[in-house]
Amino acid sequence: GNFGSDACKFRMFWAFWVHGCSSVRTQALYFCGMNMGSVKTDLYQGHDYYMMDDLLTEEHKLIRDAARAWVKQEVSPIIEDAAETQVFPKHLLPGLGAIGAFGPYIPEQYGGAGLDQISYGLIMQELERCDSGLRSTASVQSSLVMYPIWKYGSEEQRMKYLPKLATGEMMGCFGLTEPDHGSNPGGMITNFKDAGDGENVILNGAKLWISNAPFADIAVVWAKDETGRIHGIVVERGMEGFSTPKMTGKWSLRASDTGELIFEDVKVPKANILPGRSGLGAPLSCLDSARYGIAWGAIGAALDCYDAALRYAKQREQFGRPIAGFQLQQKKLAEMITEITKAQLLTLRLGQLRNEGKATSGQISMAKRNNVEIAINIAREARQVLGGMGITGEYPIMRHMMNLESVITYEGTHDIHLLITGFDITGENAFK
Ligand code: TGC
Ligand code: FAD
Repeated sequence: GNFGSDACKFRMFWAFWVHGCSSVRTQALYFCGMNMGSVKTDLYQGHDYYMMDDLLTEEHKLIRDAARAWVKQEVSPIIEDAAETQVFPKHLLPGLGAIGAFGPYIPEQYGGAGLDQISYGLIMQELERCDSGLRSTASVQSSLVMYPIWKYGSEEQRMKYLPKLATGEMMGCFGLTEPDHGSNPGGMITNFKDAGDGENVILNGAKLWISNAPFADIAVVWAKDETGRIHGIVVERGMEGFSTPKMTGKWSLRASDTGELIFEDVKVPKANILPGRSGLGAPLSCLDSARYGIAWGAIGAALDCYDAALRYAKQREQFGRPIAGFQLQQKKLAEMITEITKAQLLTLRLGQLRNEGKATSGQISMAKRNNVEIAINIAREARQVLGGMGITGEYPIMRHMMNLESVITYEGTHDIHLLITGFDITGENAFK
């Protein structure tokens, strides 16, 4: 790897003097300088066909390289096992906190990393380069738990939850989807009413398909009040009548824990309701942030599949020569890097727009939809390049392919994102 290289050391030195020793940056220096010699299997080096690195700052590259180094050291050696056994590797949580994956763009005063949107995207790309489930855990914690508490929470709620969420000492989940309301969350039936004691509300209902639910300490739950208006409410593990059964039997996102949230007359303090915004727009704005991270993440999965296919094609010989020399295999590889490059350009521009506060929901939907689709197509093509070896756990491709079936469904399905774009460009709502 290049993690002990002069370029990397220069970046470490530069970042140290320019940015001082704030926690994530200090940790980034540490991870960037890690000795990678012990890891033999994960040979990934990134692919940058259009020299996109020239458009990144030194800090972006430092943060990305630190995330990559940490993933190689801590996650790559165990991820295949975690997926096979369907056990989420919880011991990774403090490390995710240390590389800034929990709340990258949340201000440092609340324990976040205080980074920009492109840094956030680059971290998500490196995590999903390894596994979509790993990125899911970070997406949910950052954009679906920390973001709503930061944006719509009271100062007291921010101080109570955000610093612990940033380190991974406390984990959260996000309950929007219900058994009968997936693409149409506005139809939700989970609701709360006044407990009559002046202090609490009583919450009833159920949420399904909730990432991180089985081990989360808190859940940001979206529920209707007595007038039918949607609010976010923080439900804490241990509250009576609140349970989080694990969902099993998934052939996708197996290294990520998914569960239900069940509320049976749960007494929740009114102080746990997020006061800053109500209505369906509140959870949908969180989805914008998570979908943006997924757009970057999907590029990571695509890059890993392309990387594995390219290496294999150069080494594997049939009919007396490397299969990389056959036109049909070159077509696959050339089309993969073309689509990856187009996605990189689209997404970096989206990151610039988000940094300027100008990105629209429609633009985010377009990137999420496009990037997940190209990633899933690349996974399918890459698997073919590997022939029979492509279906084994010796290579990451089959795992990525199965994971991406979740990614193309959650945070708005492929079709829903098309309809969002359709609505945006025509002004005609085709959902209902
Ligand atoms: P509609 O009437 O269009 O809108 C209701 C209100 O919301 C506003 N709005 C938005 N606000 C902020 N951001 C957005 N992206 C917004 N989109 C709409 C809108 O202006 C309106 O505001 P107001 O003030 O007029 O009330 O809502 P609709 O009921 O017609 O639904 C629209 C639709 C279908 C696009 C939306 O509901 C949708 O996106 N459905 C997909 C559901 C979804 O994505 N669920 C994701 C669940 S979380 C998850 O999957 C996590 S996986 C995480 C992981 O593991 O990585
Ligand atoms: P449905 O809404 O029933 O859709 C079924 C099909 O109908 C889809 O193809 C859809 O595109 C299509 N369809 C629906 N409406 C229309 C329409 N108007 N026009 C045309 N076609 C339409 N949710 C959370 O709240 N929190 C989480 O943490 C979370 N994590 C998840 C993790 C995993 C692994 C998975 C698989 C899902 C997760 N979800 C989570 C739920 C996810 O957001 C939903 O699965 C998704 O929004 C789709 O809802 P659904 O599965 O009910 O499908």
